Amino acid sequence: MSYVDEVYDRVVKQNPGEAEFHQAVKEVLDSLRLVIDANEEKYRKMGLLERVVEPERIISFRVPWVDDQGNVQVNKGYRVQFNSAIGPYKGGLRLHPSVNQGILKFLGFEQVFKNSLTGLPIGGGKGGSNFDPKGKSDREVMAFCQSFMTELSKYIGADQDVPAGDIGVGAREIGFLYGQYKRLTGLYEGVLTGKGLNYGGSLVRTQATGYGLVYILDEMLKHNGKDLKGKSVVISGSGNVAIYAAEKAEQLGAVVVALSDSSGYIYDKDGINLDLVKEIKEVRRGRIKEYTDVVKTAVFTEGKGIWTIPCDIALPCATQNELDLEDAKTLKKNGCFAVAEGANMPSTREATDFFLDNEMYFMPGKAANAGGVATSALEMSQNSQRLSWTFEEVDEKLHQIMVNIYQKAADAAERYGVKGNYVAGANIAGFEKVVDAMMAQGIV
Ligand code: NDP
Ligand code: 2IT
Repeated sequence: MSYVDEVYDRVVKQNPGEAEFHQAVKEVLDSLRLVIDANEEKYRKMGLLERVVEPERIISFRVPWVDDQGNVQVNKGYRVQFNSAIGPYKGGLRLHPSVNQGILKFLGFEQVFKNSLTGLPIGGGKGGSNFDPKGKSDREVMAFCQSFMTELSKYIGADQDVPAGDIGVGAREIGFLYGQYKRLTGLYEGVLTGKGLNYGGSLVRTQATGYGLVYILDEMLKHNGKDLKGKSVVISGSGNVAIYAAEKAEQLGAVVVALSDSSGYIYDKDGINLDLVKEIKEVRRGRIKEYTDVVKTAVFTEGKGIWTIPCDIALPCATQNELDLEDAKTLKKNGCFAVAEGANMPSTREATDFFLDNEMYFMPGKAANAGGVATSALEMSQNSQRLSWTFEEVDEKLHQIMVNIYQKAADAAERYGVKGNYVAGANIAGFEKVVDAMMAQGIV
């Protein structure tokens, strides 16, 4: 049996019930076969793959807090510190009822290679809780965040592990978490990113994942003789990533016609009014359906189905496995020619294979959504320097990082004889740097 298959079998056996983690490991290892086969003896001797798929550490803890009715609630909290070969652990915190250890391991594993691709010195980690912020008062969210940080603070630090936002964690949550960290440790340090601008945050971090997604999409299209002008774009989700992907796509001349949330999707053939979406989502914390209360010509449809809307370009920006083989076929049938993933692993393996087999331009999440964490690393640099860069400076750096990631993925794909396969390219380029560092640092 090949080394890749042996290690994958071992992952399935030793991590029972963690389907998303198995899926992420399989996708990465499959596309690394050529690299691994060429170095099999050396890697086996060093137990390299066995170490790559095993988190350095997982911290799991109880998060008790008191709700507005005076009842005690208890959630599960986690931090997966996956790999620190190239820098301190770095990655977001997710607050969503679906969170469990397997989901955070898949996200932490992906983060290792994504962070490597940015070219910046950051290792990979992820954390979160099955706490559901929906419908909670600000006081309840604060109570949860303070309890969560009381435990997490023992394991993080500006040079050790630097969490940030993800699903359900935005500026409000980062503020509460930061305040509690400072209160517990007495340290005013860059221990979290995504902070508010007046307490150490970076300009562009809010926009970074969405903007970065469209920068790399634009680069991929340019290299293939296409551009965004006049193209119709469907974006799933209506959170942080989706909103700023829509903003940048519009700035570059595309027309965004649909957005969604977990209740359903809106279709506005004239182009989505983003100011209204920001008001509904960022200010009111409302539902996407409310858009149709104002824009009477727009249509809301309950449930899944956003990928049935005809478009040139699809940007899944909600959650994992939200786009399956049937969706991929529907997109293709309706004329979609490019897909870039703002979310982490939004396309199932079958959908990804369909995009590649049908010569659609496909940029996987690891490369496509790396602009968020890259700008987090820029926030860390500014905190270390005790300086703040201008919007233009940060935006220019983000743009260059995305162009570089495109180039790295394209070059690695070409080097291994799979030109245009950015899935393989991104995995290989991300893996090479991490593995070099791991080999240099001995058996740790
Ligand atoms: P937000 O919480 O801001 O928004 C998430 C959006 O996705 C909401 O519209 C939400 O709808 C929808 N959504 C979430 N879970 C589900 C689900 N199970 N089914 C259907 N819809 C769902 O999160 P972000 O925008 O930050 O994150 C979106 C994706 O991007 C995630 O995969 C995240 O890991 C990834 N990502 C985020 C980065 C960042 O910087 N924030 C960086 C890189 C990747 P509803 O409100 O109804 O739940
Ligand atoms: O998935 C991701 O890359 C993020 N949620 C951002 C992580 C970060 O540390 O900015």
